[in-house]
Amino acid sequence: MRTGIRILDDKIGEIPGNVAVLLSTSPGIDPAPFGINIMDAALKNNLKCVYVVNNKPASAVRMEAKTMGLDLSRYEKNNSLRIVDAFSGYIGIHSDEKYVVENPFNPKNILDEIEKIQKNDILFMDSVSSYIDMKESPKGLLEIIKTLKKKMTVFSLFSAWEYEQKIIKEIKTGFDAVLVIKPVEEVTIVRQFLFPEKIGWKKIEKFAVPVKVLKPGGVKVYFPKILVTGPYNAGKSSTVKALSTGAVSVDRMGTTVALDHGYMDYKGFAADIYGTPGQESFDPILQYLADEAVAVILVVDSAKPETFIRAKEMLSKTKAYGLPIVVAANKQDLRNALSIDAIKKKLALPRDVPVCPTVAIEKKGVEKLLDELTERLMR
Ligand SMILES: Nc1nc2c(ncn2[C@@H]2O[C@H](COP(=O)(O)OP(=O)(O)OP(=O)(O)O)[C@@H](O)[C@H]2O)c(=O)[nH]1
Ligand SMILES: [Mg+2]
Repeated sequence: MRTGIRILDDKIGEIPGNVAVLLSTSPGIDPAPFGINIMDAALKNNLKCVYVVNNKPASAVRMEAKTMGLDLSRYEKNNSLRIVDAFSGYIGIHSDEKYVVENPFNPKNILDEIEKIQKNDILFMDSVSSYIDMKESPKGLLEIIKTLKKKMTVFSLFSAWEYEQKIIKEIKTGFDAVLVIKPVEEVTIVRQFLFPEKIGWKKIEKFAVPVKVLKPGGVKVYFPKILVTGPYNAGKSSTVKALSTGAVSVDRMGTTVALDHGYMDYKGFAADIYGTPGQESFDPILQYLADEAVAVILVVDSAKPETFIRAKEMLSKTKAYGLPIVVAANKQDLRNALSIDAIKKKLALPRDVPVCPTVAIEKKGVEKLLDELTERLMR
């Protein structure tokens, strides 16, 4: 199985069977959307899943999935997903669910209920924290996870409130892998990152994946700012539109006077895209628009090589050097458009900067552009 989260999957590879993975989030970040998203990826892959929930009604799990735009009902209908209610018994209310643990205080009962269900590939346990809140020690739960992982892969969700370090350590030791999601404060915004703290089956370098839970949309690898810049009239606004699922431009008489904004959703990546004006009179605002950009798309008019100097000047003004850059050699449909090789030569950017042919107004070439861009962002 894979988590369905880009970059993470590329780095950690397939998750082997019979391992236990802890998904640990900082206080204030609900691990459930991440668990549900990973489960949805597994279900789409025809794996059989069990979701044991002890901290909210089973219906809340379905609802949470729904807000992310994921529909669990068809998997429940064909029995590839079973949600086990270990919550109602905990707070002492009646449950109409098909799978119920009457007395979840004894972890053995949870185990029995799961074992009643024939053939499962993956178990989701939501959540370890509620179990500790109820029992004070994770011991019983860790025991049953050990038993369960002999038969299936186990994902446990854990909201790491201010427990004693000793308890947190004890929990982590019980897992083959630990994925951590925590907020990272930047200058003006707080972003969430996913860090693999430990991957028992593979040696990996340290890395972090920027993530965001979109409702709808689910868990996406999220980049807050991709900048689209380039000379006047090169096709920046058209490129932002072509890349986006929805875009607005602040244009006057056909030229951009403030900025373009679009939202991209592509192969598990999401990003906000900002386009700059091209006219020199707006140069003073370029640096502000470029603040905190994580990558740059430079749009040039393939038929106007005389503007390439200006294009490079804009890269300097937006302090793009050092960030991943891809070039859109736009207006390739024009009769006098230069070839990609000629543009590469004339632009003379570093050799690893890709130059992609595009016709923005026809959305041609933008997929290739996005592939090049996301590949660079993954690095
Ligand atoms: N033939 C052709 N025309 C294009 C293409 N892309 C954009 N255009 C046209 O070029 C003109 C400028 O496009 P915009 O997208 O507004 O360019 P811009 O870079 O945002 O312009 P400024 O914001 O004024 O700097 C418009 O008339 C577009 O229709 C293309 O690929 N081929
Ligand atoms: Mg524009």
